[in-house]
Amino acid sequence: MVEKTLGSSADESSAAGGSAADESSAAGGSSAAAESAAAELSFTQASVTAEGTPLVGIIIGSKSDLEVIQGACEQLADFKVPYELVVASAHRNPEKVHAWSASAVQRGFKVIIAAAGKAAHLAGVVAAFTPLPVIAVPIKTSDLGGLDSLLSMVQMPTGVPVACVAINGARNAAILATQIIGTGDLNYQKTISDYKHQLANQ
Ligand code: C2R
Repeated sequence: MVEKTLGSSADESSAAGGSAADESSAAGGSSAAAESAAAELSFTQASVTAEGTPLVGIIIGSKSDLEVIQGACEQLADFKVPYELVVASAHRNPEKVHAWSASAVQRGFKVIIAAAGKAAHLAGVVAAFTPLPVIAVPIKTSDLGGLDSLLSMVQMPTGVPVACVAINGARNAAILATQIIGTGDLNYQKTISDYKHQLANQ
């Protein structure tokens, strides 16, 4: 589903709730305010993945990270948490990362998930531009097994923290994001409680 919603450009697509031109964005529906903010920033709305304004913004450094981040998308969809997925690299398209991160609060996101591999600066750069909590997902890499991604993400300087899940831990990132949203939303807190009961009974 994610693949279908993404545009065809190499490193700058975003999946939110619509289709894609050279920049695509895949989310879970969005309000008029969010749509206008997106339009201002030239984010094309892609397919709807859940009802409502996206609460989680997911950013990945490359389309090659899509297979891993699919786990987060599926988990958020299971929890009925609307999300937006954008492909943008802090190295290859820093202006887009800046615009997307700096507009995240205005667009109604509550948490950001940032996934990247190798010299994974993306999560830290996003965290520099938003007051929202950022959860990093280090992508497993062929040369260094993802330790490169992990260390790039956890070794943040004081003042700019990012939370970090396991290498390829996309599903846990989605669960943690929902837990964070649940601190201010009893429905999502119940979603997590139910999920934990389910886990205990497995
Ligand atoms: P390609 O497959 O596109 O060459 O990307 C991506 O997240 C991906 O895992 C290889 C890896 O480079 C990562 N990448 C970053 C950043 N941008 C892309 N770590 C960034 O901004 O940190």
